[in-house]
Amino acid sequence: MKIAIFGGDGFVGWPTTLHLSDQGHEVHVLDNLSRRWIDAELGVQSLTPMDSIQERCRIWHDVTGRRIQFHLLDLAKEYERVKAWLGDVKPDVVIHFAEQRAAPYSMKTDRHKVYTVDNNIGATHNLLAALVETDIDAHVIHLGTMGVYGYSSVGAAIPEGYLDVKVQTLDGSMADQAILYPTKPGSVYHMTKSLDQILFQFYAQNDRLRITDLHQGIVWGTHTEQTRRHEQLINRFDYDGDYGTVLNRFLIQAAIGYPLTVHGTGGQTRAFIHIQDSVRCIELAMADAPKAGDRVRIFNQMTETHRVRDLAAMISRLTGAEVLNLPNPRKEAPENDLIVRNAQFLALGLNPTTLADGLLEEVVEVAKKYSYRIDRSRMPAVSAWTRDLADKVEHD
Ligand code: USQ
Repeated sequence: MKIAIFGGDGFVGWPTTLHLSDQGHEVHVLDNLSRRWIDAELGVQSLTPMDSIQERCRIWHDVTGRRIQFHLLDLAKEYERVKAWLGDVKPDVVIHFAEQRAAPYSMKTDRHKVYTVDNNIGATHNLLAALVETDIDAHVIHLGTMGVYGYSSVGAAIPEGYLDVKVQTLDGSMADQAILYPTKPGSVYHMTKSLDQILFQFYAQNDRLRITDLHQGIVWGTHTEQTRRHEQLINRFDYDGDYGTVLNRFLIQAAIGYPLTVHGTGGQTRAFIHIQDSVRCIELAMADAPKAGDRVRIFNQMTETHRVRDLAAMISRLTGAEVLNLPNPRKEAPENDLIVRNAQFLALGLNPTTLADGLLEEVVEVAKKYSYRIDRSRMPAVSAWTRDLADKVEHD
């Protein structure tokens, strides 16, 4: 198949690109390289040394004989170029990763809020409008987030996107209705993914676009089967307070003797998935495309749930790292339970890689190998959700 990967230079985008190219698909990466610019803005770098996208594609060709084509294109800002490219190339599948993905970055200042909304909503809507205009019947696969649901399951499992409800009609009888699960985003970033859902719903219903939305949990790990094949194919790996995600951060902190930075009591329960499963899920979703006229297909892309303090305790046992409870810069429930359905991917053949599979040590090893690249001053999470929280974090 001919696959366009918008955002193919990012943390999930790059290993997905390699995975799908490895399977013999014709893969095109379209990216504005914004993630690299944000590194420059924040004054941080990936823990792993990352080559340019062009160099990565060259190495992949040397190693496998396969070609990945890179196109420098801004999905949110260059509508006409996007439309022309889609019209020329006519991909069978369009994978959309081209969004600003860090909640703390999206809450940093008003400018970061505006950028995140403009970029994420602009990118999604440009893609959908261009597909309609060019009359291309591509399967759109979007990387969404578990965070659209909020994190409290009121004792019931979170379903895969839709909630079956009963509503009372005017004559007093009860009617069945399936509605999008009510969103409760916890950051401007998560809010953009909630808004994306409405855009998808509209275009699936109005223009019969075929859309799959993957509600992904927190990704951990760094290597996949393909990124392991050559030192220069290595994936990016973030540790800083804005882009580093919790489990990877704890593993990196353990590797360099930095205390594990638990926000508050660490009572937050979240959904997790290993990067290898993340790319496999995209392959599975691709093979099971919705038909024109179907409602948006929504998968919960996660394999297990964990409480933050339990993860810290586990890593502390494994490595001897000290655990530090810090004031939480985020406005979020200090304690929550979370039960999530993920039956669709399991039914399609996903065989989950769990924390128990020994890959935690691999992440610590990678972190130790590149620890000389870490700037410890970039470790604290300082982007606060409100001014009050900013004061608390600052005065700690
Ligand atoms: N946390 C800590 N200590 C840290 C970092 C985070 O206790 O050093 C806590 C946070 O307060 C939060 C939880 O860990 O309660 C998760 O934080 P995170 O940064 O790992 O994850 P999050 O901000 O939710 O975002 C990440 C990705 C995002 C993706 C999302 C999936 O950056 O792109 O959509 O995970 S989910 O969380 O399921 O919505």
